Amino acid sequence: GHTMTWKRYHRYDDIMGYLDYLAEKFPTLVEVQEIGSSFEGRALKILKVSTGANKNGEPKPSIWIDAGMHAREWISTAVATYIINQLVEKNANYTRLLDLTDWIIMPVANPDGYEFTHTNDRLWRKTRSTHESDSDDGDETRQATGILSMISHYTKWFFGSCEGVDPNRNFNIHWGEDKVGGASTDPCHDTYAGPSPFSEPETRAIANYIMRHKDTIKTYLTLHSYSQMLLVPWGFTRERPADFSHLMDIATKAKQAIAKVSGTEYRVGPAAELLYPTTGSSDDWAKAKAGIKHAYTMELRDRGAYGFLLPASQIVPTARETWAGVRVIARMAALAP
Ligand code: 0X9
Ligand code: ZN
Repeated sequence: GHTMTWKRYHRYDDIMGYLDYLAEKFPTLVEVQEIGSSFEGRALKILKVSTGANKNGEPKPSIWIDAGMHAREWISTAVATYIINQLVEKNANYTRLLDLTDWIIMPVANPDGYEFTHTNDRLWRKTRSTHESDSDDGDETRQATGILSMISHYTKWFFGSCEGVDPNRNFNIHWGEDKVGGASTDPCHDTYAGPSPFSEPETRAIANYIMRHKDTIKTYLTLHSYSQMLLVPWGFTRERPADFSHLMDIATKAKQAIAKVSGTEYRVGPAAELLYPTTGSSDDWAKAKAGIKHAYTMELRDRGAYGFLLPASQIVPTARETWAGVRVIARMAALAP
């Protein structure tokens, strides 16, 4: 058995136990794979759902979904496990969808950070790595020259919030370019890009897996919170990709499907404009470097009333509407030429 529910937020071990339970109970539909280890040694697991090759014996296109890249965005992980539950335990309801596409889901992309938000600091965002020698080596970590920012810098250092890297600034796409902005060179900052691109075992594991499967992965979707937005590339520039209107068309249909479930309003648009520009983010990397056409970031509920502290009573309503939007993206992307 397992202890998974969507009535409360679960710990990493519970979630991994649920994945392993599903692999055992549905051996022909589900495969759980370890794609690496976190900085603190936790397994980085993905769950694959596939009903096998298509009629011509070719592998189906697949959709990748990750969640929990940012530790405090608990709702994203809860929604990812809900999607897994639907696809696996309710698979009879989704035969046509499963005919169209395979699913690769990583519900806890940053397990060390996720556990840290349960045990130490509910609002932790980054990984939990230490990069002592790297963070000591230069002028860029000492941009803070005012006396107040110096004090703040060393206070944070002393009280130990300088561990970790923002995984969504750590991918190798315009990494750390300061003319773009949106990432920090300060290890104590929440958007620290890391000492080098892919310095984190978590981002490396994701990138290596996706690169090995880039010919079949047709959609990259990363779940975050909060603000109720469906973000389209790019984040590193205000310029638009050539297929921008196609990506917007799908996102708009997903937004409509979300609203239909219980009226939740999403906004749709390019990440750099609708939100803010960033470097080293996974959506941009997936599209530009792995060549995955359909790359989206989804910022789930709410719009700030609870923010990251979304009550567990909102897990099911959030998951239901998100799942409706995700199905639209998965279907339209799988059918796109
Ligand atoms: O800043 C982020 O990493 C994401 N927002 S969050 O509040 N969850 O931290 C948005 C990333 C959007 N994508 C790009 N800017 N490329
Ligand atoms: Zn996030």
